[in-house]
Amino acid sequence: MSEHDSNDDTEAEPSNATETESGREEPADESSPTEMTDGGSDDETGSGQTGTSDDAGGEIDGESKQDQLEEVRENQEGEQLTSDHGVKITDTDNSLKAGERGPTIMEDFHFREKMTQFDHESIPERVVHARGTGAHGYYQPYEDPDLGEYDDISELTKASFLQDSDQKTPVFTRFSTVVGSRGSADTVRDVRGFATKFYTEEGNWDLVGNNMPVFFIQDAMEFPDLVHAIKPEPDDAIPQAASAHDTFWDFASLKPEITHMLMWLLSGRALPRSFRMMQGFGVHTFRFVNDDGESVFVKFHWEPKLGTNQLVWDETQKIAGKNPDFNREGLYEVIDEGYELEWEFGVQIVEEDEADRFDFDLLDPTKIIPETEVPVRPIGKMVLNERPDNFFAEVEQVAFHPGNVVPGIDFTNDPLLQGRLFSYQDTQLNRFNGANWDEIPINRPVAERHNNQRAGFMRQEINQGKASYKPNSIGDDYPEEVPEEEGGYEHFAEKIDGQKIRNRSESFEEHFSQARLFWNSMTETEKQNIVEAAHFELGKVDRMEIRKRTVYDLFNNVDHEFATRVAEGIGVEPPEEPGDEMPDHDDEDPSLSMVNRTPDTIETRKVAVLVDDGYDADHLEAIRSTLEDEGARVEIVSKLLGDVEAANGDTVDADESHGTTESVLYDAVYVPGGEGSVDALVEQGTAKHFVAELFKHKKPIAAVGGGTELLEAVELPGIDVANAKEGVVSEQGVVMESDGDDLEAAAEAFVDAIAAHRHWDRDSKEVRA
Ligand code: HDE
Repeated sequence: MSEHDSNDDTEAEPSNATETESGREEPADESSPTEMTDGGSDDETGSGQTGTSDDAGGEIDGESKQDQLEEVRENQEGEQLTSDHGVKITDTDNSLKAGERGPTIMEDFHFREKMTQFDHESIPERVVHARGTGAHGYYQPYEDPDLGEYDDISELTKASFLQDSDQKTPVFTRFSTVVGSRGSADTVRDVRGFATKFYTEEGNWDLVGNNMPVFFIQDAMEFPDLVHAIKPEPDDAIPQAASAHDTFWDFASLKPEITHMLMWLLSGRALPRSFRMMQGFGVHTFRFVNDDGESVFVKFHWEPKLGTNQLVWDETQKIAGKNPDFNREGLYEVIDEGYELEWEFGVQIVEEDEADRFDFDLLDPTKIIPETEVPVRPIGKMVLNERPDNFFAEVEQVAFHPGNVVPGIDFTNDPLLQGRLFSYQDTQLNRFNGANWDEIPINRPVAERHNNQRAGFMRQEINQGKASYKPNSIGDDYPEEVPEEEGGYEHFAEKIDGQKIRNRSESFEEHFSQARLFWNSMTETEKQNIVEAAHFELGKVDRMEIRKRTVYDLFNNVDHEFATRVAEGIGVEPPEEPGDEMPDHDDEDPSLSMVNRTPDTIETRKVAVLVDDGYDADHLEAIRSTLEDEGARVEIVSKLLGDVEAANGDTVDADESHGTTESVLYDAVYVPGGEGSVDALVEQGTAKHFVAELFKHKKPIAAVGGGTELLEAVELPGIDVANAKEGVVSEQGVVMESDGDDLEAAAEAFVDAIAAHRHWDRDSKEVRA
């Protein structure tokens, strides 16, 4: 993590806000609303262009997009029911009939309108990334970015929104899974999309990235094959949202270029604890271009302030049933509670003439630039702090396109990126049934826009005037073209000299070196998790030749031991020798291991407190206040909902019951003492299962006073409750204090245990849960 730690922002803060007419909050201290740049016309030229052309941009701040959306928000509180056309409706329950028990009459315009609208409510889901969740926020450059050899970011890029630390640019970010359909579970093993729309003063920039820095394939031409292979199989549409089936691994085993991505996909990166605990990557190498037209190569990184953390596989499968909206709900819950979720934005910069110094091609999207070779320079932060009002209007209708760039940001010839520049625009035509999807409020830029694109389905703008072409004299030739010096987008003048050729560059041919780097960089637990993930994935593959090919042609070229361990779990004869193409290096990059990406914070972590009547109120309050002070969230879980009474007569309202929640939905559990409570918990199989399962999933556990008896009853392997008689004991993430008189020390130890996220060294195989 960098020194630009403005993590204090991420604390829950009661917002100093007022409510607008539509019931949403607006900052009380914001100055005048930003000038609306999109509507109205004071144009007398007859050019038909809205707005004026010489004030492009206007003033934009972090709230500009919200101000723009406010114009189209509709709140029906206190309003009368009308038809779509404004006619007041007397009865919306009974259709108009010929006689009390007669047939419905055609003339019933309200019935027809209501039903027609309903019949047309659905739109095609995204062909990939169908399942997603989004939130609003802002981007802000750091005052003093760490730019290495550069003094000023303007030396790198002319993108003005990346330069001024006083400037906040509104953003909307959508996180997604890739393979599953719109209603699939959040916690499946998959890549996560991480797409951000920056509403900059120079137009929209869409950074459409993933939570893994590499991709499956090298050329866009292969994308339909990849997606056909990984989606449910065509004959029976099974399995949903899973890569563990024959067609995916058949394709994979025949595509060595996929190997590096498979390592990421089999790792904990594919099981994120939450969207707020994921890194994001632009994946491709892009270009920055400065005012002098000079370019450098750049890779984009998002670094979550709350750390990059994972769930474990058993947990993800259970969550998929218990709460399929786990990640979506998790995002909205914390935003509703006032947390500001922050990611640091970083860049890896490579000079044009240094591109050849790597042993891979910068244009190859199956490669990272190791952080050991080029450090990530933090240049700003993104804060997500506002949920959408309407999921369909905002999250479903947001439409990203990597081709949406602004001056200062440009493309490279990465053949995957080049293909995306066609695909995204095209896919929106399918989703929105027309070309005007850019006019939908969530997609509209906050910057001004004027052009001669016209008409089409559902056109919203009313373009005035006669001239909708260029050149024209009738409209004084407006809208006028803008020279580069005044902000016009000029593509980087890269020199291209080549013959038309349909092939793969030789520089894209090596596929195993970085897969090996990834394997080498994992801790032993992470390696074991990868091996077990491969056992599951390939174990679900029926065809033995596919399993074998994957082990021999891919994994054995990464690491012989890895291939052997995978083979042993899937009935494949382990290879005798390392593969011919296995690279001869033991390089490591510590930044690849998630264990190294766990900052010392428990913010937004959710802790269950198991209680029953007779609990010790002091035990509860002492730990609860410490956890909440540190930014964690605490929920009281009891056998039944309703009031739970403490030994001293206090009561607490249970947030969840054993019937409504499960251990997998929490980061940690705490068991206070109190004789009545503990006696009851020890008798409850559900309470014991709760603790045992948390232990199995390597999560922190704390018990004080008589609460330790519950741990004793569960018989946690390797945990000796007797040790806790002498004071606070903290071992393998289990914190105990049997006397209940050193609550402060117990609370501190528990905070440390939660901050560590998971206790991987814990041997929990024996646990029955
Ligand atoms: Fe996408 N991808 N993609 N993709 N992608 C889509 O666009 C595509 C790729 C990514 O939250 C689609 O609007 C092609 C890489 C995200 O709305 C579609 C290729 C990366 C999202 C499409 C790729 C991504 C998409 C489906 C290979 C990481 C969700 C619906 C050439 C850098 C955006 C849509 C959201 C969505 C095509 C490869 C990320 C079909 C052809 C590499 C985060 O256009």
